[in-house]
Amino acid sequence: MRTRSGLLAGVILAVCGAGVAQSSAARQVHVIEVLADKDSRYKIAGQARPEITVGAGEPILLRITARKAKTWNRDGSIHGFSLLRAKDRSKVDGWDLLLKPGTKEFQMTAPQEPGEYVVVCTVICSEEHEGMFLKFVVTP
Ligand SMILES: [Cu+2]
Repeated sequence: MRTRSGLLAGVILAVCGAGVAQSSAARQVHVIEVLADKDSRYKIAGQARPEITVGAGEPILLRITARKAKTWNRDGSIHGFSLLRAKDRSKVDGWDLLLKPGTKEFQMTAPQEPGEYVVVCTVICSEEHEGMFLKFVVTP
């Protein structure tokens, strides 16, 4: 009797454990595709005024395609992708990306602090460089 109920408890635990494992595996990473274009603008398909919205602390796969504008860095970087807090323009750790021509994926984690942020280009890519930014919102 004792053995049997112990076995039953074991089976229930195993089933619950499997359920948890399955749901975390099924949880999808937020994929965001951005074009850092040759006219010194960030673009997102389907958005006239591109904006990124993510959940606090959420895992993100950033897939960025960069196209060369007029000028670039000596190291071959043609655009940057740096995340700043909108309130004081301070940099967010780990979000200072430099882009080479072509498409690259970056595994990122959204900031833990909800609020408004801005993505800016850190490479002087043309006379339009100062206009190369993107609104980035972190929701709770
Ligand atoms: Cu740029």
